[in-house]
Amino acid sequence: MLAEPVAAKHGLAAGEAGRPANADWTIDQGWANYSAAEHATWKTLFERQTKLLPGRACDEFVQGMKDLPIGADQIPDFRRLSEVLMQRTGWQVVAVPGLVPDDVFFEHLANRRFPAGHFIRKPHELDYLEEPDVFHDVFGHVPMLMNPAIADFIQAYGQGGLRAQQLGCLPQLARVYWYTIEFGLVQQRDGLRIYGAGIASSFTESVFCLDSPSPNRVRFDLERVMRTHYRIDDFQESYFVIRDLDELLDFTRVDFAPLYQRAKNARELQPGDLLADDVLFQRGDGSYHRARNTVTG
Ligand code: HBI
Ligand code: FE
Repeated sequence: MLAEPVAAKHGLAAGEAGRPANADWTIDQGWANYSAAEHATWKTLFERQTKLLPGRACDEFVQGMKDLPIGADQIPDFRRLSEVLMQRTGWQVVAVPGLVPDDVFFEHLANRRFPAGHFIRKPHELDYLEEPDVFHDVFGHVPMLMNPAIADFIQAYGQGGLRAQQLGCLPQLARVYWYTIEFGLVQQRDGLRIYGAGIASSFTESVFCLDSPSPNRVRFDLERVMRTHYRIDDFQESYFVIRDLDELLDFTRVDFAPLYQRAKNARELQPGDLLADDVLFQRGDGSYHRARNTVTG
């Protein structure tokens, strides 16, 4: 077992869990069926992460968490989350067995339904995630869905996903999701903060992404990110920084088709590559990945 990995198999290389229960892969969360041990795993994860996030997670994450029925003692009930979310941004949380096929995922997002894994990781794999579980999906993603800009951006991603599939540009679009919704950083008054769910739900990466001298921290640029491979099995080598969450709204108004074409015609970039015109918050020294010599996703 790897010590630090985060959202392994959570990207395009992902397999898919189980069989569809319904055509849209949704199942009942079965909230009453969680065992005391499963609620205890949630509590362990919740408490250590909640200690870490003040001063690291963006203000909107912290506020979203406060306004939702999410606490340490129990795995949240998706119906109660959906009641609050629906009022705020028109989103719902629906239960799925794990990763679902891309088109099913996009269809849900396009309709403001967030598919969340209903299972929770085992106590011996607290830092290792084969597929998105209820802690990643609910703790990491749902607080951000309380924010109107994130809410619209993820819906647009769902709509754009169906189109990107037809255009043969899904890898380019998936990289945008990865480097924003999963592993994005945002500028705030006092420095960089986390808004990506893959980071916010990871004990080790929420420290690494801000404190380590190793990774690059680069000003976000759509076309640049579309060209950039990512790591699915380890910390990112580069994090991309948006100005504020409303910058994501600008992207919902842009036609991605010409950007896809330019990105595909340009040289593909490895996760740690830097370009002469990158705007850097920090040039990483690469020490972490050099020592580990891990494989590129
Ligand atoms: N399914 N449940 C779930 N969660 C995801 O984040 C997810 C998925 N299926 C496909 C997928 N992500 C990605 O490969 C797409 O965003 C491209
Ligand atoms: Fe995720």
